[in-house]
Amino acid sequence: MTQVIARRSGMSLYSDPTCPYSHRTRLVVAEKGINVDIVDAQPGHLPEDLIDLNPYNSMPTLVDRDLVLYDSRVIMEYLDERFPHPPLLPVDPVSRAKSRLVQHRIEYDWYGLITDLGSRSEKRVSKARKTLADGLQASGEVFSAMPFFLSNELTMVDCMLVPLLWRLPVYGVELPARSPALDYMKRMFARPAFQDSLSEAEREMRD
Ligand SMILES: N[C@@H](CCC(=O)N[C@@H](CS)C(=O)NCC(=O)O)C(=O)O
Repeated sequence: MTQVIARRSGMSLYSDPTCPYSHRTRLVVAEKGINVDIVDAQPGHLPEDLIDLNPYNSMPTLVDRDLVLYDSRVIMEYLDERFPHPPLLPVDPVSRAKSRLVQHRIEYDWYGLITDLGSRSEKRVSKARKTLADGLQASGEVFSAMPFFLSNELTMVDCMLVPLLWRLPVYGVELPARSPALDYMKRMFARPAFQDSLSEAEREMRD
């Protein structure tokens, strides 16, 4: 099993083509121009040799020679440290901590709604839709104050946020026509790296 992995020359990212967690790792890959073999896979169907190495059998999973990483945020941080340019975290400790706190809030407050957005209970779905729409509206000023989310440069926060925003039509979340989040989305979706990060299935989400 280990032998199969050791033979791999470059990095492989096992990615679910519709999953926002996979998408955010693909976005980091694209923004940094990293040469990674993106392997489309379905959760629960990791290659045999990886199953023991990722006990959750989840996507995304990154293989870099004998290193196997899972959990998208662990993968994103590893890629940022291994390929430092352009950096996706600020330099000073206070700003880094603040950026991580924003990431935590996005994960907890917004990614945390994904299960309910796909629920069979209409009540749960509509509550989650409203929570997400209201949250994005309430962050209006933050979306318009700076070119990126709370930053003059692209950061990890944008890489987390944009895959979720790309899926708003899939989640049935509509924002008011003048929402500042819409301008932010337009800017981010137009980035060549973002376009490169999209799988076929993701491209179709907004056709
Ligand atoms: N916390 C994980 C969540 C990833 C996740 O939920 N992936 C889904 C696909 S969207 C998956 O692989 N689910 C199957 C499983 O966890 O067994 C991460 O950030 O990587």
